Amino acid sequence: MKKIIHVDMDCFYAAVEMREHPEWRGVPMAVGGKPEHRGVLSTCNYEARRFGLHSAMSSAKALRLCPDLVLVPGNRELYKEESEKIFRIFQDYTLQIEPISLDEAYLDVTGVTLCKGSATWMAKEIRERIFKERHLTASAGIAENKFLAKIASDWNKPNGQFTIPPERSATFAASLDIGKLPGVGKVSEKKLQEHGIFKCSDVLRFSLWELVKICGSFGVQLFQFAKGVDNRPVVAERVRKSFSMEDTFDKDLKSEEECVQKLKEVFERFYKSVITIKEDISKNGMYKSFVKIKYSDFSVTTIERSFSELKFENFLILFRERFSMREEKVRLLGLGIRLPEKEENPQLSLDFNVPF
Ligand code: TTP
Ligand code: MG
Repeated sequence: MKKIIHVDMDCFYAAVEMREHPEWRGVPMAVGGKPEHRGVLSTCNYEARRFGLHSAMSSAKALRLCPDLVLVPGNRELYKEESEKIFRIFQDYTLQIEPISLDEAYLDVTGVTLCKGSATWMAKEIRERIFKERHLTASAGIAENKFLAKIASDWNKPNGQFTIPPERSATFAASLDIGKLPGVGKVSEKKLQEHGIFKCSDVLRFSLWELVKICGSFGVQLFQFAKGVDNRPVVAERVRKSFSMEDTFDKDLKSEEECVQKLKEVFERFYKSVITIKEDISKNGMYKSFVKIKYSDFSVTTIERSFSELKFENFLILFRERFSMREEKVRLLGLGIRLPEKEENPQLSLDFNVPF
């Protein structure tokens, strides 16, 4: 049984702009191209949505529907940076993160012991942290698979979350309109409706064979979704070769003790989140541990070595070796592991029971 969280930021680009320009809060505003250049809206805030505005609507039409609309050009670089900071919060919970867009991701938190192992509480904490640290709101859906988690994140949007406990997956799915299913666009929706299929519960009156006849190979997927089943895994960034975590400090660190303390904190977060990939790691055997140090002059150094155990002491050895070589304040500390190419020492495996 998996535990999946789908996080989706609320009116993301617009929310970032409103944070930067508080005068745009509470009034209809949108991010988009100019009407005279045949621009379209990237997104708009919820005040603008009350006028019927939405993503991909032409800016000209948006201004016709809502003449007082504040239309701003947007800054993708800023949204990208913001996205990275939000994803860094996700990484405190799991490294099994499948990014869908700048503002949306699936998190597989199966086996994560934070928040007493409750995905619902993790989602709540993640949303609270996004609000506290980034001054933005997010919505989340929690379920046993991606399909249900995604639908759930829309349920209490904006700034809300919804959990579908596994025992309710099937009944929840059965009540859904067919158009809500991933892969069912306007055309397939119409085709299914012609066969009397409006809700997922209607799908279940058909045999798999009949569904395949109606909509080809997608029929198999449709049959699964209608039952609330979705076996698609959360695919973390394409075949990752390394996993790491780092922290930039508000104030540069001076002493070795301060650094060791911070490095330990980073390790503790890393260790907790890496639990979701421990099988991948132990299958790979030998791997490299590395420590990264960024100094106050922004120069960066990393040091790495192969170890067969994931424990703090190894990172400490690396850190001390490198730290002793310079007298410069430390701005950032990071640590992580690099997985080897397949052939390398496959006989060694990780001991995950070593406490730090
Ligand atoms: P979405 O998550 O689809 O929309 P949203 O975050 O603006 O609003 P919601 O509260 O409904 O989630 O998309 C995320 C961002 O991607 C959005 O802020 C702007 C950008 N985007 C486009 O540039 N063009 C588009 O057509 C869509 C749908 C989104
Ligand atoms: Mg969004």
